[in-house]
Amino acid sequence: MAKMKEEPQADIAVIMGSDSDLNEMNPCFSTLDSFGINYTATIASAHRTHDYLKRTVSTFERAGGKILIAAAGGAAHLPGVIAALTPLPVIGVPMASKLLGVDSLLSIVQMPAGMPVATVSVGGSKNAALLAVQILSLNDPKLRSRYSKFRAQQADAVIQKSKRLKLKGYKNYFEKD
Ligand code: RP5
Repeated sequence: MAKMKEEPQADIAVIMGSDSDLNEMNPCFSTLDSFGINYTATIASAHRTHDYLKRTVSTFERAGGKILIAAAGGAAHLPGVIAALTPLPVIGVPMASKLLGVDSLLSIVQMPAGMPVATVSVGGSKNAALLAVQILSLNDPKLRSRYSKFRAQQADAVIQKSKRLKLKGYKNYFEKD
């Protein structure tokens, strides 16, 4: 089972700008847990705690960390600032925030050329975790096979739904069996 390690030996750092981001980030944590990934979890704001953020990123990088997932809402500068602090890949997760997350999305996705942040959808923290798993699996055959299994299970779940629709029809699809 994965552990929320405080510092070293984590492959992934999950950093969020505020504890108000935590609920939206739960799918990220549970997905990383389900793949047995070691990660750190930190609340660090690009604006309110820039020194702490800098220390967090450099500690993670020095300890051999590989990928950072950064969640932020509103002005949402956190993922871009992290990208400026490290050559490691950064995945940005726009939080729903006050303007339905359009503000966060545009802020995170509009990075200048030369400073990429891989941006997922608003609240897309599960996909951020899965993208990180995919990157890690490039050098980890066991993880790649776990990821392939996940994809097969996901496909099977959709096919089961399709079978149910054909069997029950649209009027009774959501009825309990
Ligand atoms: C961002 O501002 C955070 O990522 C959060 O989404 C948003 C609001 O933060 P709080 O005012 O709730 O701390 O920095």
